[in-house]
This record gives sequence, C-alpha cells and structure tokens, in this order.
Amino acid sequence: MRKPLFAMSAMAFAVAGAVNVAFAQQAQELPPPPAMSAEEKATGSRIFFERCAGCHGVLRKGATGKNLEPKNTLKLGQNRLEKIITLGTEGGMVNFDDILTKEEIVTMARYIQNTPDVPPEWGMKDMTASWKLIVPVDQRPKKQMNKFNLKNMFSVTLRDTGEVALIDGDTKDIRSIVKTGYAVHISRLSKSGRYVYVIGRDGRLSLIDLWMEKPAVVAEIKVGLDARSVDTSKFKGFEDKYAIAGSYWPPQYVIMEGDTLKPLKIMSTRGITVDGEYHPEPRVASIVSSEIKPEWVVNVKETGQILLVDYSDIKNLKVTTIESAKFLHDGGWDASKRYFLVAANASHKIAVVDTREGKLAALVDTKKIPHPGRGANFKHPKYGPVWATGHLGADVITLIGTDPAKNKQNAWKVVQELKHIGAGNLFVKTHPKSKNLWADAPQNPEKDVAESVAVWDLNDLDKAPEVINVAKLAGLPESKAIKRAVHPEYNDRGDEVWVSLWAGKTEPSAIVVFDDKTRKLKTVIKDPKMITPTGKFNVYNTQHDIY
Ligand code: DHE
Repeated sequence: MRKPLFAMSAMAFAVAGAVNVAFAQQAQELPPPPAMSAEEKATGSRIFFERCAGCHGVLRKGATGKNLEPKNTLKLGQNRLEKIITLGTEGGMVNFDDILTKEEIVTMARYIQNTPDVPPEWGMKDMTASWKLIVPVDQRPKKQMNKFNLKNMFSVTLRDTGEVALIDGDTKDIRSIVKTGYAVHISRLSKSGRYVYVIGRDGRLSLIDLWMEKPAVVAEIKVGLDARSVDTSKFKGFEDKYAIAGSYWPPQYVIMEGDTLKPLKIMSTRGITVDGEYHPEPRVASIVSSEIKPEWVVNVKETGQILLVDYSDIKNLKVTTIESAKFLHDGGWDASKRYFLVAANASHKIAVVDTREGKLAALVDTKKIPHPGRGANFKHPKYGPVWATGHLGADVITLIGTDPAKNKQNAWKVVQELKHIGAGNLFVKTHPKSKNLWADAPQNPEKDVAESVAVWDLNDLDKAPEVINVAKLAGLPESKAIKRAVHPEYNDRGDEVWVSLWAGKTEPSAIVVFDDKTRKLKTVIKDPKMITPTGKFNVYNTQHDIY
C-alpha cells in the first residue's frame, strides 16, 4: 500500500515542482514592484481602504471592481495604472481626478503593484473589548420622553462627518446629530421602532434610543474593521431581541443582544464560491430580517451564497446555504415579504429566494449591474405585482413580476424595462400610497443627469418620466462640482419624497423635499451641519420594510 502512495506523492511533488518553476519564470517576467517609503505605504493603505476596497476587496481579489493583485497590476505598469485611476474605465470604474490629487494617484498606482497587506482578524476578544454599554437598559426611559412623532423621524447619513442627523419629518427640524462610525453607511430600525442601528464603514455599530428626551447613542461596538450591513430580529416573540451585523473585513457576521449590542456569536463566511473555489474574503453584503420566520437573509458577496440564518437557537445555529450567483450586493423584499430579491451585480442577475421554502426561486437575467437598494414594489397595470431595480451599468429600470400564485406567467420574468435618463442609478423608490416611481442616477458622469431624478406615473408606465433637476431647484450656490441627487425616500404617510443633494465635504449640501402627488418642490432642508447627506431612513418605512 505504501509504495503506490509514495509514488503518487513523488509524482505530485514533481508536478508541483514544475508548476513552481513555471510560476517562478512567470514571476521573473514581471518587473519588481516599485519601492515605497513606510509613509507612502501608509497613505496608500489609507486611501485604498477609504476609496477602493469597497469594489476591489481588501485582498484585491476583485468583485465589482477588477482583481488588483500584483500579478495583474505589474503587467499594466505605473503609467497605465495612473491613467486608469485618473480617467476611470468603460468597465464602470469612476474617474478619481476630482477626488484624489495627482500625487495621491501616483502613490495609488505604486501601492497596488505591491503585495496587499492582510489586515488582522477581529474576534470575540477584540469585539468585547470594543463594546461600550453607555446607558444600561435599566437606566433608559420606560416610555417615550420626547414629543416627537417618531414614526416620521428620518435617520440621515452624514457620510463624510461620520454622523447621522435625526430629522423630524413633520417639522423638518434637526432634532439631534449623533456621532457614529467613519463614513457611516446605513441605518436600520428595531421591530418596535424604538432603536436605530447605525453602521459605519469602519465597523462601528451605534445603537440610538429614540425614546430619550434627546435621542442619543446608548451602546456601541466595533464589529469588524470594514462593514456595511446591520439588521435586527423581527419575528414575533423575538422583537428587538437580537441584532446582526455583517463585515467586509474580517469576512464574518456577528449576532448581538438587540438592546445592548453585547456580542454573542461570530460566524465566518470564508469558504467555497458557487464555482467551487475557496475564497479567503467573502464579504457580507446586505442582510434582511424575515417577518415570517426567525431568520435573517445574509448575502455573501464573493461566494454568491445566500445564507438563511435561523436565530431561534443561536447556540445550535442552523444555517441554510443557498447557491445563487456572484457578486451579491443589495436587495429587498417583494410586497408579500415571502420572497427576497438580491442583485448578483457582476453577473447581471437578480437572485430570488423563497424564504418560506428556504430555496432559490429564480435567477433572473437583467441588463448590466443591477443596483436596487431595497428596490420598489407596486402593482403594474398589465403585469400585476412587480419589484423594480435600477442599474449602475445600463439606462433602464427593470420591472420583475413577483406573484407566482396569481400571475404565474410573469413571475420572476423581466416584464418591462423603463428607459431611464442614463446609467449610474443607485436607488428607486415608491410607496403603497403613491402612484409614482422615483429613480436617481448619481453615478452618471453627466452633471445634469447626476443632479436629476426621474419620476414615472405608475398608471401609465409607457409614458416617459418627468425629469426633475433637483440641484437647480434647491437654490444652493452654483459650483462646478456635481451635487449628486441620491436616494429618494418617502415619509411615513407616503405623500412626500426626500432626495439628498450630495455635494463635496466643503460645499453646501441639502435635502430637497417634494410633494409626491404634484411632484413640486415643498421645501429645502439646509443647515451648515448638513454635510454630505446620502441615505435617509424613515423610521416607520424602515421598521416595516415599506418600499
Ligand atoms: Fe452602499 C446599502 C455596500 C457605496 C449608500 N451599500 C448598501 C448595502 C451594501 C453596500 C452591502 C446593503 C446593506 C443592507 O441592506 O444590509 N456601498 C457598498 C459598497 O461596497 C460600496 C459600493 C463602496 C464602499 O466602499 O462602500 C458602497 N453606498 C455607497 C456610496 O458611495 C453611497 C451612494 C453613499 C454613502 O453614503 O456611502 C452608498 N448604500 C448606500 C445607501 C444604502 C446602501 C443609502 C441603503 C439603501 C437602502 O435604501 O436601504
């Protein structure tokens, strides 16, 4: 028995040896990476984290963005890399000449020809050490201590100051500005509507208690070194009990106590992709909370696996792994809240999960790079219930039928593509009480398009949309820089739409409020403290997943 085995391993060694020689030859053909001082490396590392890792991954293995390991970047060389970073590419990479200085572009081109740094892990010890229970539960109010109409409060991301503004939807007053994580990303609501969970790109998760006289952070934790998603337990009997946050680095998710953020369990997402290959950095993209089961839907970007995490017994955690497509990003529920639709953006597909059955219901082919946010649900006059997504890479809004019970012929099919004002859409939105569908295009390179939104009449979707130049209406000082119109969000009654005008950190930004019925300007919320507003999360709509 021993001999053949030995013979086999000798052969394996020989093959491996030959492969190593081939690699060495290949490596010899590549030029050496440019030398960098420690200071220059630190600058490169900081800029890469702030600007590049979101699309390319910390290990630079590529996702929405290309693989940037030295085996590829060294082939391109300094000049070509500088050009790509400066001007962007037709493949969807944006130009950085208005974001980075010339010297920074040179540094970045050098940095990405060097081997990526592997950041440290972040386990239970680090997490627990970072956890701060600022106001223990028994010292918190027993009832709402302010007179605000909390249902209509908006938690607004102030991206570049690492804060959220809590804005009263009735009076439009800023009730509180709360310090949160760096480049704060999203807010989500607890099932009761009392707690706001805010996650920053630096992995800082903040818990805000809306019942306090002046709402403030009552607990905080660092869930990872790079993160984007958070949600809470919404199933009957588990309301406000647990929170879950997903990290980009380390690739993992953590389950916490809902009202204190005490970490309870960490689960790694490292593993095998839908193609059967190991991936060291499968990042956690969107997470949503089911109302029909004690379950979260956790979408793992690089593996293309959708995890149904059953939180009814977290000591004996049951996770269903559903194979879909790469690279999973954002998504939302259909109107019945049984089906979850998520963009596999680099595959140009929408994956549909039937959460009642715990199975993939469909993979729907779409135009390039779908980017739904949470999408938009409405009843189409011809096709019945549909869910809408916009696209970063195409100038259409895609409508997908979502009712296999009564409109089987349209279910999980693209029933219509609405012609948008351009590519570069990020978010679409409607409301059950509205007859309008709003879509932005902030990533479009044309200033006019990026500063505008399009509005369709849901009763007549063949009619071209009304195009509203939000920046022109807002009355902010003219500037060459683009004021991106981004993230339409309804108020709780569904009769107002708020659109952010996202300008640079040193320029005035604003939130522009429209009357949904007339589509006319209602008011502009301006304030010197309103720096780089992007996402806005209405308490009631976010609490109940209304979109
Ligand atoms: Fe987001 C949602 C990741 C850039 C504003 N963003 C999400 C989600 C993910 C994600 C995974 C879904 C969370 C969920 O539902 O649980 N976003 C990323 C990135 O990786 C990316 C491309 C690059 C990065 O480095 O972060 C990125 N996102 C942006 C922006 O530049 C935006 C426009 C401005 C900003 O504030 O940073 C932005 N992302 C948003 C918003 C949502 C979001 C407003 C929530 C939409 C909603 O209605 O739920």
